[in-house]
Amino acid sequence: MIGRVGRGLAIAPAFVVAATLAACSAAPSASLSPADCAQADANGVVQLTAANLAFDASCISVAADTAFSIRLANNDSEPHNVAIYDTPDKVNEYLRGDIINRGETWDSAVDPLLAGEYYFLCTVHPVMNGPLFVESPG
Ligand SMILES: [Cu+2]
Repeated sequence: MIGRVGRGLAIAPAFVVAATLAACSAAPSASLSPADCAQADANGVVQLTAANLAFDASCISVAADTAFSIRLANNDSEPHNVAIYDTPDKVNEYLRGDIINRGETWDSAVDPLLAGEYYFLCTVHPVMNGPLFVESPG
């Protein structure tokens, strides 16, 4: 009886190792690169469109210490806006746009931001969100 228990314990560590390896082999979630984000055009305007309860960009990338503006176009039956915070906890607010309806467009200037990663979302539908990368020139 004692011998069988001992053999069982010896097997356990091998099982733990196998489970750990399986976890590590899981596909990582897709990471966002600033190059894939909505960016300011030559006039410093970042274009965003809302449709089907989603923004057409999963992230925004702008230059640090540089004023820019966001132009939100609503092509959805739902009302939307865009707001910028430092984190999803919304401690510091940098922009809170007007809520607009289908067919409306809303522009707002954003003061220059220090380099770092911020957070944008629609305050009506917080599931519509993404990172705002503010990058110093390379
Ligand atoms: Cu919304």
